[in-house]
Amino acid sequence: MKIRRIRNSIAATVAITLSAAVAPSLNAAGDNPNSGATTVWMMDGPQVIGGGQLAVVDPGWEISRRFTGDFNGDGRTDILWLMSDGTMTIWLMDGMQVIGGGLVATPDRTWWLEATGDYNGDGRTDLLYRNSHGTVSICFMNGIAVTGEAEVATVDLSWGLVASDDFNGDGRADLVWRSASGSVVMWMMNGAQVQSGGSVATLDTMYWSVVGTADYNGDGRHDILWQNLVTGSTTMWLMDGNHIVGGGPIATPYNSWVAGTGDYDRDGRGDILWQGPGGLMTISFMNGTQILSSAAVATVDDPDWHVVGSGDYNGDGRADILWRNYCVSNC
Ligand SMILES: [Ca+2]
Ligand SMILES: [Ca+2]
Ligand SMILES: [Ca+2]
Ligand SMILES: [Ca+2]
Repeated sequence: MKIRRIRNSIAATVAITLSAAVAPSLNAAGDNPNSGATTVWMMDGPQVIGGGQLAVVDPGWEISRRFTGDFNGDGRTDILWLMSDGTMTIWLMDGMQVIGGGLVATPDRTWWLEATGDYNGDGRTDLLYRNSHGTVSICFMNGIAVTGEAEVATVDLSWGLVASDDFNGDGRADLVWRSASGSVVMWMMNGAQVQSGGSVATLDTMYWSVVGTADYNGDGRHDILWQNLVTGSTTMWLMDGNHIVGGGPIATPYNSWVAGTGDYDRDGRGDILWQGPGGLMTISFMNGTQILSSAAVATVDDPDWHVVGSGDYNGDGRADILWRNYCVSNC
């Protein structure tokens, strides 16, 4: 893979100009109808205990729930910005402060970012790319520096990469593939080496989409949360490597969609953030498939605001909520 040289840093400075943080409020999102505005809520269970507006960044820069991680290994989740041409900027975060980061050297345009995860287990999240031939390659990261790169394999493009997390509890992120016919296969990774793997299951419909991975039962292995994009039904797979060792349907709140997942109350188990009718945000605190309790967080009824991340930006062990305004009209 040819890594593209970093162009001059003008684009990065656009993204890195911060406006002053505003006082957090439950209406912070709605009070700030600027396209490109980015707001974080620091959470303690269902309570918003801090946060506010981070910055207004050109909407051409996008944040995706799929692409997140701790790129410098300081225990705080960072923010990955991507433009449609593959240009990437990472903000290294400490709560509301951007403490470093900038433009990341990225491959030429025949490669696209497919996943993020810590594939070599050094505590720093890495970048996984794929190209139009299906070739998969990993860039190992230290902050915004690419410290190495290695090719994994070439996988027919009829197979899509649908999840990347540590499913066998060895501290290294693994890969979950789905074929056009619904077969799900997992590769357990050690760096760029496929250490082991195998078939997981076959989906009964292609409407199932991975909407989160987290350790929902607290056994040290991350699990897979699926939502049916037509019916809204939600199902959890509790994983041990490529074996489904438990799980099943989740009691899905009425007409609600998974907006994020993470351990919001720091009990060692991943929880589910739902977005329901009228923009009602609720968190279900989980123990495996069992909902221990559910609580309302806030109502965000402005459809321009989207949850784009659920990382632990301040490193207090609790997942926080990252919002982005993608206002398209009457902004
Ligand atoms: Ca970090
Ligand atoms: Ca790593
Ligand atoms: Ca688990
Ligand atoms: Ca929890």
